Amino acid sequence: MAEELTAALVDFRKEEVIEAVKSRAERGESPVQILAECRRGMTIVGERFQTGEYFLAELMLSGEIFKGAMAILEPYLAKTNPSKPLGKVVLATLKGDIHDLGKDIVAIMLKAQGFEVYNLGVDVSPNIVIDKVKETTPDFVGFSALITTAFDSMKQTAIMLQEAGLREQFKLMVGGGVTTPAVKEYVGADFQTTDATEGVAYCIEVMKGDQR
Ligand code: B12
Repeated sequence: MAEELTAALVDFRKEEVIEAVKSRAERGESPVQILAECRRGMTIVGERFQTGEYFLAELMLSGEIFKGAMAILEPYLAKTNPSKPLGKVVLATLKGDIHDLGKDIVAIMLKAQGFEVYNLGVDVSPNIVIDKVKETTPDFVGFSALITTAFDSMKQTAIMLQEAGLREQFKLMVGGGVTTPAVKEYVGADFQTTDATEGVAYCIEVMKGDQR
């Protein structure tokens, strides 16, 4: 079953993907698991793009199908919503990078856990991040990157946050398919992951005081 959903996405069988996601979510299957199967499909699409089997049009198509799946899963992911926010998070994909599917999943999952999320979008310049941090005094700032050239944007933004005297006020997270522990070191972040669930767990632990 898992392979079927992944394969349907890789072959761009949109209706099949949407139908499978819908019926499995309605049957009570874990939305996180369903999302993971879709993401596996995106990884395979990426590999085929890299080897020249797929082109940009196929990347775009996969993105659209993934967005459709996300829209169905969002209400299942966003079940809890306590009245008092657990903490505040600013999220952004930085200058030069327009991938947003992963970042938006993190936003949905954080909101579901009761965090207040300021999602700044894609291709975001450092000054916009700095202004939002000043305005909202978040507990976390999260950068999402899917292309390696965005690492410099992440580092540059982190430096500018430091220079503005803001860096000590929050934990800095980096995430996205191309990030690694080495990227965390390069950027000077506190946490790195390629898994939204781990990112949310980290935020909850920090707010509980386990990692401050
Ligand atoms: C879909 C896609 C696109 C779509 C994006 C649509 C959109 N709205 O996002 C479009 C068509 C626009 C696109 C464009 C390009 N793409 Co593209 N794309 C992809 C693809 C296939 C899937 C990415 C994706 O959404 N994955 C699914 C999500 C859910 O996974 P994720 O982002 O990793 O997120 C998860 C975690 O990492 C985590 N997470 C993510 N962010 C964060 C942040 C925080 C704080 C935390 C805690 C967690 C977290 O949570 C998520 C859920 O667990 C990848 C292939 C791949 N292997 O990823 C290539 C890929 C990323 N693209 C690539 C390239 C090269 C490009 C282009 C340059 C192509 C071109 N020639 O124009 C352009 C870039 C334009 C730009 N300036 O950004 C390369 C990057 C290579 C590299 N090493 O830099 C990849 C890897 C493909 C490849 N193998 O070559 N792309």
